[in-house]
Amino acid sequence: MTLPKLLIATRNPGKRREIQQFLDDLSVEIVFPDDVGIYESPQELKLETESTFEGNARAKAEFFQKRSRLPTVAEDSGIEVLSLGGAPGVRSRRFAMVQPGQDEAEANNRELLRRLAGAPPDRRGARYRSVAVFIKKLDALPHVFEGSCQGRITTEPQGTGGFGYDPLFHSNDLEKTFGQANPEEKNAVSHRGRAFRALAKWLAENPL
Ligand code: ITT
Repeated sequence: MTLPKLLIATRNPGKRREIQQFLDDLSVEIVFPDDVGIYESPQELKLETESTFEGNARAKAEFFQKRSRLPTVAEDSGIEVLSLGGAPGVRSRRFAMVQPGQDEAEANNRELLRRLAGAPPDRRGARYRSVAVFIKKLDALPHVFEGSCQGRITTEPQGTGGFGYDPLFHSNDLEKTFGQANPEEKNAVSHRGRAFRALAKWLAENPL
């Protein structure tokens, strides 16, 4: 039996690993852009110009659905620090201006610690947010699934697990950083876990 394909429109290996697990039980064949011959193009860099996670996720989902003609999910996510007015937010990936070849996550983490230098615990509150947008076919209404999780920014990196800001994000649920958590622990409480479990439930009830 051939399963219907579901395109997960991300090029981030950390997200890719996690999302695959959340959708494991569905009767679909998960594919990523390269698997269906959609290779990274300069046009993609211009997609994430909206001011909301939903706007960016929707722009990515529409772009990849049009090119692949497959049911498509895209996700936009980031970390919001309350005392920084919600920054880096939708700019999480590009918080520090990195030179080509530089380690993006390391530079972003350093920038976040610099911005919070000397800040007491009550000014280090943060949350991760994830918004996943599913588009089944051309011009179909997008379906939106959201998740968030609360924590605070540590004063130095702790742990080497996860990706991106994980060594700095001390989770209220786990009482340790996502960098110190194993994948199962992170996935159980993470913003992405919450958003994609909601999507998986919806797809189980509304098969492709
Ligand atoms: P795609 O657009 O290809 O999916 P991306 O990395 O560009 O990949 P985003 O624009 O959504 O994705 O940026 C999200 C950034 O937020 C990501 O690069 C990390 O810096 C950060 N982030 C989001 N979720 C995270 C998580 O679970 N752990 C650590 N950092 C995370």
